[in-house]
Amino acid sequence: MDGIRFIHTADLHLDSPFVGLKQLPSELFSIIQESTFTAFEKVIDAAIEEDVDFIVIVGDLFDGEDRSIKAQARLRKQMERLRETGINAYILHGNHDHLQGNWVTLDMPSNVYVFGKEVDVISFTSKRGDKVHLYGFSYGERHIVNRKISEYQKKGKADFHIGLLHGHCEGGSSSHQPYAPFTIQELLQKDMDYWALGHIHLEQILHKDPFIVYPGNIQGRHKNEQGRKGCYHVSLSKSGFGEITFIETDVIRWETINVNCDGNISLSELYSKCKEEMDSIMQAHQQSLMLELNIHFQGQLSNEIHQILDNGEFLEMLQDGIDFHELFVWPYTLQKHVNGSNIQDSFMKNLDTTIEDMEREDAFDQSVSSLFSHIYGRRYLINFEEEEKKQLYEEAKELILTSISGDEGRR
Ligand SMILES: [Mn+2]
Repeated sequence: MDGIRFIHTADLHLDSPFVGLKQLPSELFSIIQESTFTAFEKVIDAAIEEDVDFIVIVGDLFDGEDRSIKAQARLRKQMERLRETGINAYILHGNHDHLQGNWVTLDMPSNVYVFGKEVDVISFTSKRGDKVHLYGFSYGERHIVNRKISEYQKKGKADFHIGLLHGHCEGGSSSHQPYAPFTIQELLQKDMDYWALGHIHLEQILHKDPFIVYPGNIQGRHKNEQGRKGCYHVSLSKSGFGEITFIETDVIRWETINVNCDGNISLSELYSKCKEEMDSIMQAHQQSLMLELNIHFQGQLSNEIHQILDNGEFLEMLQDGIDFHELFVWPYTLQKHVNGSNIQDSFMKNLDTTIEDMEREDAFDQSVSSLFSHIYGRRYLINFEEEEKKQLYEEAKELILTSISGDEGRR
């Protein structure tokens, strides 16, 4: 076909530290630690296999503003692979890898073009002679909250005009920071042939004809980044026809399943049932998985099963003997739901007894004692009234409850 083909990717978050997962078996942890790099390699594999004209990487290449040398070296290696096959890369940096961070710069090969902090246009001519104008900017600092979209302007004559923007689409439901905000209407007014977005980690096609696309990140990094992850292969023809195809690149996928059981199930039946469900979701995805299991029991559950679920033994049984050399499913957590109640109830009970114990043993005075003996503090502090103590316990409880529910995690 006539026209151009390219890969649209964003939010690589290379060298994400995965600090919260350190307690995993070391073999699994190293697969996860490598996962952002492995996923990126797959993006480049796809670019080479599909013999695209170029690739665009729309921000957050690196997870940390102080881009590690390791991450830069791994990026450069992939850029070299592209250079050898004559593919250019057009890159901009986002809020995570903004230009103000401190890092030792590793030079990139000559096929790599990086946008500066002002909106600019870079032109490219494909092997078939199609002229492309690419528009974009890199984050000069972490917090870009103004409407950078107003600075985008189509310039000159080209066969294709492509906007690259790392930012937040207003009106969508997202917990991402509202950086460089814009509306779909604003993008459409710019009359581009394609909008390559970045920042939101969930893949989304916001508009067709012209396409406005968030490809999402290339590898899920925690339980709030569930589902397939990858990049888009984009074809645009001069007649205005556009086509995009999702390419999966993730190494491990985060998923949740529900397992429904009768309350009087035996332990070995429960074990086989869970194993079967784990296997069937793996077959369905053809992908290694980090899995959250929600087990729902209908009717009264035996004490034995209650116990083995509560003390973590059952989860360990499911984790036992998993071979990380082939496709695998790692159940990282398990929730028990009995007749509508769940594990949270037993946690709440625990929390209440802990507070009661503390009140009885006067643990309050002990825990604030260092404050009262502090050289400056003691001058200003007066002893807490019983009422105030009660209130502080309540506030502590609130704090615990909000931090165990709904935390969206790092983005
Ligand atoms: Mn990001």
